[in-house]
Amino acid sequence: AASSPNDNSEVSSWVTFKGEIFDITDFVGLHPGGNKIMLAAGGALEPFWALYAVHSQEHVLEILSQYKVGELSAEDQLEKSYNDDVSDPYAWDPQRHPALVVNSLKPFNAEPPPEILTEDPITPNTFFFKRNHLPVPHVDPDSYKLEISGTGLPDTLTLTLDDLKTKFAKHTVTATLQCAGNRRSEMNKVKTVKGLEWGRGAISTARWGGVRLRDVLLHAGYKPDSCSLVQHVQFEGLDKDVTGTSYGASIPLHKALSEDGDVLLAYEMNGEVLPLDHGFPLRVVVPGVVGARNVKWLGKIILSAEESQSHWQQNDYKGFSPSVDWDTVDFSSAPAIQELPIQSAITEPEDGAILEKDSDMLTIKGYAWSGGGREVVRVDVSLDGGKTWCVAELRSAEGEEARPLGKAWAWKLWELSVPFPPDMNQLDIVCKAVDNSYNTQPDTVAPIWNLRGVLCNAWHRVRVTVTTH
Ligand code: HEM
Ligand SMILES: Nc1nc2c(c(=O)[nH]1)N[C@H]1C(S)=C(S)[C@@H](COP(=O)(O)O)O[C@H]1N2
Ligand SMILES: [Mo]
Repeated sequence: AASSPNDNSEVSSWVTFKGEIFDITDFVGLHPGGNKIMLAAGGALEPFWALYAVHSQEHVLEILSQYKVGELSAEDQLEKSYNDDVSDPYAWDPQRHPALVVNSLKPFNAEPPPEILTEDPITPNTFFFKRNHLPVPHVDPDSYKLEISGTGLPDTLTLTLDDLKTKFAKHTVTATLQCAGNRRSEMNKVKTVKGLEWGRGAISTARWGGVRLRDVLLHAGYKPDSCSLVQHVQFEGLDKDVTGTSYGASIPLHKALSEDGDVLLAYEMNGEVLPLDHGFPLRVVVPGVVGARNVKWLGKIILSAEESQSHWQQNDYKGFSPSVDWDTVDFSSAPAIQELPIQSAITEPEDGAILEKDSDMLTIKGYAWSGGGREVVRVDVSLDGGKTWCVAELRSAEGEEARPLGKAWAWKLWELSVPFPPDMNQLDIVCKAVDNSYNTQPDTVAPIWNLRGVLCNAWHRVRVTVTTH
């Protein structure tokens, strides 16, 4: 409908806040925070104001109230507003904020706006990257059942959402998820790859709340070390393709059972009910492991001697030599990606930016993360393409500063403030991170190019121009 708050088909300068609509056209030029205000255009203010606490003051609300033009209908305020077209398999997809950078609408794939990506070590749910292979399934939480079965279990166990919440201890884990295709667009520039054109935003961090997979498997009757046949824990989603095949993936049993593995069945994300796009009502969170194994809309858990037979475990999410092409690729020859390699990227300034040297200091920001719980111990930044380097300052989410060895599941944000180098009007800014195994990133993309465009973790580069006036 033309009045839908999530219809961003035309440029709009209205926003919503607590069920009310405001036309801020006349305020945009007066905003003390500058043009950033336009990020909220056509959508909700709340997730932005949660990040920019400067707005939680009475006089800000007074300004906003002057621009009120209407109220949202009750339906528009739901996460899901109804799409009556029953022939549309995507009818159950939720509303999304127009500030997201969309890669594909059906299925929905989007990354946070770059201005928001590293504003805070915890990504607000609204902006957390969304990677769906299939339509969002409709799941009724009251009749929802999780099925746990397979080798080494006496019986099939079914658990309701209520069982999960009441029969098991609740745990919270702060973990970064990264899609294997993060930064694929850079690989695509070297030579065409097959896949969505992700920028550097197919990565986000949340505090996940739920129960330990380990606890559920033990409750289901699995006796560790009793049955060496079981090697993998398979997950099946409730989302289905046109042939009725579900999304699926698996992880090694060792990771699932380890007390230090921290694998969760999560029903909460950043203290909120798990959102529809992120797997409502239940998803797997496998800290330190590629996004693809973090199965959303979890329907079944199966213990097995084998990995998941799903397309995404067998014929996708694997790495290959740059020499392998679509005529020669043999997917069975490579292992499924699990733990991801060390990664870092620059989020500020933007590539191609023209920076005015109106202050003496240049600030560069970004993120760094490594898979397998390996902690980022250093980020090096160069302004001259890698000839000379400075060490950036690292910042963790609150409470995540001192992690036990091998359990650093969350990214670190980094920042470097340095004087503008004199006599340089072109900066070739580069970053690279080092983890506590002293793994570091390769300097260029070409030698790690692969046909599917996964695992792109070369030094990240942005080129900017500096002007003086
Ligand atoms: C449309 C509604 C908005 C209104 C009425 C509004 C109003 C204001 C006001 C009055 C201030 C100054 C507060 C003070 O210092 O006392 C401010 C600052 C700021 N706003 Fe907004 N704002 C809006 C939306 C946004 C959005 C969507 C963003 C970010 C995406 C944003 C980012 C900022 C920032 C970063 C500052 C701090 C500027 C500085 O002190 O350097 N604002 N805003
Ligand atoms: N059921 C199901 N689970 C899924 C997917 C999916 O399409 N269906 N996508 C996977 C991929 S490839 C990634 S990167 C992560 C993304 O999680 P997010 O959308 O919460 O960021 O979910 C994984 N789990
Ligand atoms: Mo992914």
